[in-house]
Amino acid sequence: MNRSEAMKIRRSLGRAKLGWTFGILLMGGPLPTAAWAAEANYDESRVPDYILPDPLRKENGRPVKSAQAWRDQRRPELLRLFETHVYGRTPGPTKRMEFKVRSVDPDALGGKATRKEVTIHFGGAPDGPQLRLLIYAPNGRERPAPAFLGLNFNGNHTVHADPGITIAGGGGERAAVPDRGSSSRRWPVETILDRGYALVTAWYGDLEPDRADGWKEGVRELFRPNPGSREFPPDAWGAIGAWAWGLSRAMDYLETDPDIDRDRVALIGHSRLGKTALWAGAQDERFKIVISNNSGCGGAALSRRQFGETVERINRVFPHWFCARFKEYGAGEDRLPVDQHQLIALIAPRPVYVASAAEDLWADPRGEFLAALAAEPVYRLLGRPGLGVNDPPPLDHAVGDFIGYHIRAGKHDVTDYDWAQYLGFADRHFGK
Ligand code: GTR
Repeated sequence: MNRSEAMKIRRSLGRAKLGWTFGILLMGGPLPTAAWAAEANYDESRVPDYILPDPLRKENGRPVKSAQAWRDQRRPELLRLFETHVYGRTPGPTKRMEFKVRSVDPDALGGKATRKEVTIHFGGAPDGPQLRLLIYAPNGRERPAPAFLGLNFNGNHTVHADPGITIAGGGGERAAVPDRGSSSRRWPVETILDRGYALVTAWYGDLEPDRADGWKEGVRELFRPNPGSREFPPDAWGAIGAWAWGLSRAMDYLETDPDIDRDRVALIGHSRLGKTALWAGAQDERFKIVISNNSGCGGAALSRRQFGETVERINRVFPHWFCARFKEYGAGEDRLPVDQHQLIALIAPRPVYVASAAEDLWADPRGEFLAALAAEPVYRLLGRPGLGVNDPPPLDHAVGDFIGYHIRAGKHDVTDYDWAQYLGFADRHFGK
C-alpha cells in the first residue's frame, strides 16, 4: 500500500473515531480500568504514522495483477510470512488420527436435533491428545446441514444446559470445571438449529492448555523432533497454531459426517479464538466462511496502530500464543513484513466477517475495521465486492458483501446481535 492510500484510510477513520467515542460516552459504558488497560494507548492522536505492507505486492516487487498470480505466487508467499514471523509453521494433518463416535442421540433438545459426540484421537495412543467434538445437527431436513464450527473456552458442556453432553474440559485459564450451560449465552444453539445450521464445537484446551507450559500436554509435542526440550526454533508454531490445526482436524472429521454439508462450513471464533479462526481460515480453504468476533491484536486488528493491546504486550503476557520470532516485533511493529489486513486477505475470495464491539477498545475496533478495508484490494482482484464503504458504519449497523463488518454497542463478548449478523451472512453466502 502506498503512502497516500494509507493516509486516506487513516483520514477516513479519523473522522469515524469521533462518532464511536461519542457513542461510548452516550452509553455511559465503563472504559477498561485494569492496570494493563491504563498503560495502553487509547488516544487516536498518538497512533503512529505507518505504512501498511501491500497485500498484492512483495516489498520492492511488482504488484500481482491476476487471480492466478495471487493464487500461485502471492498467496503462498504471504502464508509463509505469517508462518515465519507470526504464528509459526503448521505441520501437515497428523501422524495417525482416528475418529471415534462416542454417542448419538437422534432426539436431543426435545427432538429438535441429533446430538453426536465424536473424539478425534491423535498420535495413535488412546491416552494421547484428543479433540472431543460436540455436534448438534438439525432434525427434519432432507440434505446434509451447513454448519458453524467454533472452539469454546470452557468445555462442551458449557455451551448448553443439555444434560446429555459429557462433562469434559476445564476452564482454560481457570482451574475449576465450570457448570453446565454456563457459557450458553454465547451459543444460541436453538436459534442456530432453527435456522437450519448444525453447530460443531470443541474445547480449545483439548488441543493445548492455554498457559505458557501448555505445550507439554498438547498436540505440538506430537510433532517435535526433540519432545520435552525447551528449545523451539524461531518459527516453531505456537498455541494459536495448534488450536487452528485442531480446527482443520475437526474439518477432516466433518468431511466424513453424512449430517454435515462439507462445502458449507463456517468457522467462528471469539477473541483469542477469533485470532485462531482467522489463522485457520487463512490456511485451510475448506472453511467457506470465516468469522472473527472481537479478535483484536494478532487477529483482525492492525498491529502497526499500537492501539489498545500491542505486539509487545501480547508477547509478554501470552508468550505461548505466537512463534518466538514474533517477539522481535514488540519493539518495532513497522519492521513486521506483514500486518493483519493481509491475514484477512488470505481468506479471499471466501466471505469473511470481522466484528468489533464499541467498548472493546483493547481490541482496537477501528484497527479491525481498517484491516478489513485494507484487505479489499485482494477481494477486488478476485472479482468479489468487499466492504463497500470507506468509513466505519454507525453502531449496530452491519455492512459489506464478501467482507462483512459491524461494530456493536457494548463490551468484549459474543451476543445475540452478533449471531444474528453471522446467520444472515451465512444465509446470504450459502444461498439459503
Ligand atoms: C485478553 C487478550 C486478548 C484476547 C482476550 C481473550 O487478555 O489480551 O488478546 O485474546 O484475552 O481471548 O479473551
